[in-house]
Amino acid sequence: MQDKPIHDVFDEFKHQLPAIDPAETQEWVDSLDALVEAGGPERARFVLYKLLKRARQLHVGLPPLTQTRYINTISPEQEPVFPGDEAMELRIRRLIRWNAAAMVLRANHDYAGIGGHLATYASAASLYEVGFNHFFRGKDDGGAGDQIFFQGHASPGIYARAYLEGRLTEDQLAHFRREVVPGQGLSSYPHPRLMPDFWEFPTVSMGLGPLAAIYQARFNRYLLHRGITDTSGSRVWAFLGDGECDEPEALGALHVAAREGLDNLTFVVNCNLQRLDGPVRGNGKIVQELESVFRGSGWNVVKVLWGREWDELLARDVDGVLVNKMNEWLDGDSQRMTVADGTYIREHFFGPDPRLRKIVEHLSDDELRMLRRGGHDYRKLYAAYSAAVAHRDAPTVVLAQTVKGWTLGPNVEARNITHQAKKLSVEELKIFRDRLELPIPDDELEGAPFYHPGMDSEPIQYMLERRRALGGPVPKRVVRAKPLASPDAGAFAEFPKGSGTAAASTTMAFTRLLRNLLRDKSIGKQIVPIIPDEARTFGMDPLFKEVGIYSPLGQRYEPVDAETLLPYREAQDGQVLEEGITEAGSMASFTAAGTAFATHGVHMIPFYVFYSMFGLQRTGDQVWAFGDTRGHGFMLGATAGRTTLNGEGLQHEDGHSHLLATVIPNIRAYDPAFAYETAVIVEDGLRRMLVDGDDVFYYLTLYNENYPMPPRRSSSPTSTTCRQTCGA
Ligand SMILES: Cc1ncc(C[n+]2csc(CCOP(=O)(O)OP(=O)(O)O)c2C)c(N)n1
Ligand SMILES: [Mg+2]
Repeated sequence: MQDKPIHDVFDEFKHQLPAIDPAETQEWVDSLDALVEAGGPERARFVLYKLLKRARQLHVGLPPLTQTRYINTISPEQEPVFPGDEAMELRIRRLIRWNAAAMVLRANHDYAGIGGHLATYASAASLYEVGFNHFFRGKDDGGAGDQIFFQGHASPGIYARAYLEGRLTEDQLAHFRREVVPGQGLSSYPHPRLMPDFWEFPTVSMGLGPLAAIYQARFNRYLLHRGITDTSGSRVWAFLGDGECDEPEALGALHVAAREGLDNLTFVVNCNLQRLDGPVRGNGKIVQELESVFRGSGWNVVKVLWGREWDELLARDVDGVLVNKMNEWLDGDSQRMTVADGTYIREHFFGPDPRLRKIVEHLSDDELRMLRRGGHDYRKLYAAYSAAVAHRDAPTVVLAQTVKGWTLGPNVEARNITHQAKKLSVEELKIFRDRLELPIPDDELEGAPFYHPGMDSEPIQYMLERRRALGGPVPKRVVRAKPLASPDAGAFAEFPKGSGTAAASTTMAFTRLLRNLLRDKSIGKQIVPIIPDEARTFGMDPLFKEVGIYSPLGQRYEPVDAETLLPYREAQDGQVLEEGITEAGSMASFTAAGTAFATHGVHMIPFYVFYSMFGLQRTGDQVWAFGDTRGHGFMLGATAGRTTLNGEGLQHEDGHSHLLATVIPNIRAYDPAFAYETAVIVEDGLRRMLVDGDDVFYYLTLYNENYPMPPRRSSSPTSTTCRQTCGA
């Protein structure tokens, strides 16, 4: 079949290196040919994997495969002992499952079409519960605990747990998605704007959560390296959907996390193989695709695909036919198999190959249907999370295979409509109740009542004890940062004088002001200048030398401009976040810095300076999310204006970024013409955000047009009158 000599194959294997012993090489190739011929491709694959493993043990130095077989990364013998009470944790999950579903059902029963989601949490319950009972750290010891980005549509499950813990009332649950009276209801999705004591991070605009999580983990390191606060006890967890991974923002910064060695970061992707309309990759395998992307980006990947029932079947797979089937079986087929009966599974998955049939000949059709996916097996997940937190020098992603709508019954589970399902009939509720073994009488089912077994009951005591041991409840948002002192008036002193006859722009004036503030004794250290590769444009390059550019590696090379006055200086305790060309990444850093007052109890003051055209219109959704996080900071849309950038195309005709900023409710947007106005506005913002603690943030339009800056007249607004005169 293959008469082409192998050196003609045009691929990633280079041929320009000298062959020392061609005969020996050919012998190895011949052996492989013989192996494929005699044992078939399954056998050859098996042996090649063994050789690769051996090569790794011998430190031969081959790059890792970006894709492994469709089985669990952790073999049963590598699993740690599960430290919890499995039966008790099952009872807890059942209680949460019921109340999460009841919340959505009741809301839609009372107000048809109000929305909410049943199926996302149903598929993710175990992913969260293993975290709640064994991993997520709270803040009750006065520290920051873990930062957890919950998948937005899973919020009913998180509320249901908080209800069982006694943190939310039945009345609040009954007002899910009806936040008319502040504090009475529960917001549809996570964000602290409406629930400032509960949620920390908005996630429901998909893709933004994972991006924010990466930069949160990086900012935690920044705070540690700069000696601002010890963040070494915090881990960032991001829970996301497999469909969500199609968002460019979700996967677009993976390399940042790997490059910076963020082993304080864990992603958990709920691979239920479905999104809103249907399968994520009906014709392919989303887990395999994601594995390649994450591994190729330098992440540690842990796949949790199959429940413990499969271990014994894989142990019988002497010919490799089961693994082969798992590798080749499409996601669309998996979804079909979830709704099929045992006979279908036996025919299609464990057939027609007689060697496959033999592997399950001892199992009944019912037992075939009960073969669970890994993301529903507590022990497998515990093993995966343990491996994730133990891994060093790289972030970990857990790819967990689940069923969308798991336990919700045959009309919802794995159906294409599952994401939109908001109703269950009384008959379906009966089946659901029986499956969860809850003592709710038939005649009460109609209204989908909440069910609480009492604070003294065993499961509630167990879950409370677990949370106590892990540092208190999560999610929980507390603002512990003390107000900062105002900066010394000296930082602002020069601006009211104007620039005489010398021409200057408001961008230049701001840069000068920023340098003054960085030198300020009370707040200088707290300032975080953020720039997406544009510092020289704005005249901010002196900062490189003065306060350094943050790099966890320090500076391991001699910069080309080492001998000059303004060298490019990277340092582990560098203060500037020079992000490279990523406005989305810069916005994520701005978010982590601008929320540190709540997340870590320290006020940081981000000044994010960017080309105005690449701000609101490019990353506007992140700016809105920043509003929802109640973040503090300054966004500086620099070199704005239609006058000086003509000729650069429509894209640079920025007359509207400012308008886009003004519509965000908690932004205070200013368009100063003169240097002293710029200073007055910044002074006002500092006091308002850091001293008064107002949950607002500032947007300033800055120009690059140069003209003489006039002095402030006595009738000009001062920072104290600014609020009234500027309508803010
Ligand atoms: C940016 C954005 N686009 C679209 C949506 C609407 N939306 C909400 S959930 C969903 C499907 C989610 O699928 P997946 O990420 O696989 O999560 P699952 O519910 O399956 O766990 C969509 C399209 C959204 N919330 N955000
Ligand atoms: Mg999904």
